[in-house]
Amino acid sequence: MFIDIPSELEATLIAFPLPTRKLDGAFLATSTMERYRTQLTATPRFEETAATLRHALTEDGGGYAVLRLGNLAKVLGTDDDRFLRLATAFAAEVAVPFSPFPRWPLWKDIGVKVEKDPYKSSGIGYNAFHMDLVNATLPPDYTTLLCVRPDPLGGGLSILSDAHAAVARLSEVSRALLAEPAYHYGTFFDLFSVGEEYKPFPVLDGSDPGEGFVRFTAKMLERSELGQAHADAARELAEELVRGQVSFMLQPGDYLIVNQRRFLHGREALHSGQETVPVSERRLLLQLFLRVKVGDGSAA
Ligand SMILES: O=C(O)CCC(=O)C(=O)O
Ligand SMILES: [Fe+2]
Repeated sequence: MFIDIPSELEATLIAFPLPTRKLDGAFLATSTMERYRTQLTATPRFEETAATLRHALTEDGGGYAVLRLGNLAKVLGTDDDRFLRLATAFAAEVAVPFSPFPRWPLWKDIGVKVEKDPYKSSGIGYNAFHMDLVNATLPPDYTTLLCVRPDPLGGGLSILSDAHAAVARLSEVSRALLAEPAYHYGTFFDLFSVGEEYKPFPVLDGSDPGEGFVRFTAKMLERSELGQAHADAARELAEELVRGQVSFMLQPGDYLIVNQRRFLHGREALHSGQETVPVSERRLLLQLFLRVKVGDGSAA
């Protein structure tokens, strides 16, 4: 689901910069959210664009969207804070922006590190289907990725898959195995506002189909010690996710927003030869997480 910004909205957004943002602990301050809202609701065609975005993320069968901020990025420059304020304001129309990493600002860089474990965030290899913060009891409701620069060598397609649709294609036996707390992945320390470490966790939490998280990362197939039967069920799910996947190349200024209760995400490998690309020209995304306000049903 790709959403363009109407040109009269773009023109107004460029002409009237938003004020700088304040944080309240790990969260974007309510005062900033309110100021952005007040300014933006007065902007032509903003409300309908925000409504289209929310609908794409929560409607039946929906769960991700790409907001095309490329023209704004071109005019303002992606390293200008005015551009980041706009992306933050669109995010705030979906849920509350926050940073689970106390040492990071709201937006976290995901660059390219050739020396890093290739399957990891900012590694160069295939980043298999996963949800972010999978081993937290309260993962972020949304994960978002703002593209500053795609891979200049042409790799790194984004991949998305409907997690509940993939689960529905599995056998009853596999679903029963995935509902057992037999899975674990990664480390957990120094995180804000994502609950406790969840270890071991069940992939399926017994919520009605289409509700709740499909708490899954295909990375655990390689990186975690799992029992044979549970690993087989997880492998089946990983295969179904690939069968149902969509893929596309994020362009400069594209803002991918993923509802983690519905879709899992990942990324194809970057093109070979990254070591020949200067660091300042390599692929760069900025990541931001969102938390649905208590009592706001729009996470589902
Ligand atoms: O590089 C990408 O496109 C995705 C990165 C990602 O999913 C992550 O860092 O969690
Ligand atoms: Fe991720």
